[in-house]
Amino acid sequence: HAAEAQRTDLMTITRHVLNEQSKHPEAHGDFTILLNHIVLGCKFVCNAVQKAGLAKLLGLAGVTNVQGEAQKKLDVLANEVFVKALISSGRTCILASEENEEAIVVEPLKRGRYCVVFDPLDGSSNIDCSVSVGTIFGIFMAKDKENPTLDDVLQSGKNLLAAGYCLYGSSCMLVLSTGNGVNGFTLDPSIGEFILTHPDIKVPSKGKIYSTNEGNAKYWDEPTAKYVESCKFPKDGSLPKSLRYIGSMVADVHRTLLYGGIFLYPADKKSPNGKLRVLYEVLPMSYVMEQAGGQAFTGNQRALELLPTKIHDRSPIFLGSYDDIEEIKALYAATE
Ligand code: AHM
Ligand code: MG
Repeated sequence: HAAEAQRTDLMTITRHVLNEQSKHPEAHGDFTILLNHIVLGCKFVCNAVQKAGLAKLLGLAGVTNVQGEAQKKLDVLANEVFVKALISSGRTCILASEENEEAIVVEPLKRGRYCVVFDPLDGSSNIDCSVSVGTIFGIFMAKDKENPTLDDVLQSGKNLLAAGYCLYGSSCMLVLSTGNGVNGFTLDPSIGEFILTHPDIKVPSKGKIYSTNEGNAKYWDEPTAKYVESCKFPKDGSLPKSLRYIGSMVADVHRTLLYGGIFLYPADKKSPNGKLRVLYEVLPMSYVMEQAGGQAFTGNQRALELLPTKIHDRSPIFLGSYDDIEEIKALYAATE
C-alpha cells in the first residue's frame, strides 16, 4: 500500500530550521545550535513527565540521582536541565526562568548572542493527576554579548526573534515560530526526533470555544464579564460557544491555535494584573498566535507591545482567533 509505505524523507526540526536559516546568508548556524539544545531539554522533560507517576509509586530505577538523593520535584528538575543545556550551547549570554528569582548571567567563556526567557514546566500543578503540561520559551538578541544586562531580557515582545512551546500531551509536540509563520513538530519516540507534522499552522479566524477560569467570574471587570456572557448567550443569532479549560496554558493555547476560539486570563479584583507572566508566558504565546494569523490583547494594548520592567511581571491576556479578539477589543474600547 502506497499510503503505508515508510517515509524516508524526514523533515526533522533541525532540518527545517537549517532550511530557514539558509535564506539568511549572514546566519552562522548559531540559532540552529541553540534550538537543538532547547529540543534536548524538551525531550528530557517529556520523558520525565511520562515517568512521573511511576517514579513516585514504584521508585523506578534511575529516579535517585548519583548522590543518592531523592527525586527532585519535576519543575526543579526541568529548570536545571534547561539552564544547563542553554548555557552549554555556548550561544546564550543571559537567561530568565520562571523558576529563578534573578536572571542568570552566563559566564564569559560560554557566552553567545542570544537571550532566552522560559518557563521550564508550566502548569506543574497538573502533574500529579497526569494532565498535560508544557515548556514555553522566547528568544531575543543581546545588544552586546560581552556585557549582558537585565535590559537584554527585559525587551518588548516586538523584538522576539523566535518563540514557541512544547506540549507534553497525548503526544509530545513542539510548536515554533522564527518570525515566518508557525510550524508544529511531533516527537517520534522511536527515533527521538521531532518531525514536521503541522506545517504553516493558521488559527481559524473565528472559533467555537472559549477558555478561561470561570471560577473567577465574581471578580471580573465588566468587559470580560460581558464577553463571557456573550459566549454563552450570543445576541447576534450565532450558537453559544463551548467552554474548555484545562488549566495548563500550553494545552489551552495549543487547542485554541488548532481549533480556534479564545483563551482569556483577565485581570480581576484579586489579581489586578492577571496571573500569567509577561516575559515567559504572555509574550511567547502572543508571538505564536500572531504568527498564526490570530491576535493577542492585554485589555488595553497589543500584547507584543508590552515592555516588562521586571522579569516576573504579570499581565492580563486575551489571545486567539482574529475575529474573537476583535470582539473583546471592542468591549474594552467602549469602557475607555
Ligand atoms: P504555573 O506557572 O504556576 O504553573 O501557573 C501558570 C498556569 C497556566 O498554565 C494556566 O493557564 C494558569 O496557571 C491556570 O491558572 P488558574 O488555576 O488560576 O486557572
Ligand atoms: Mg508558568
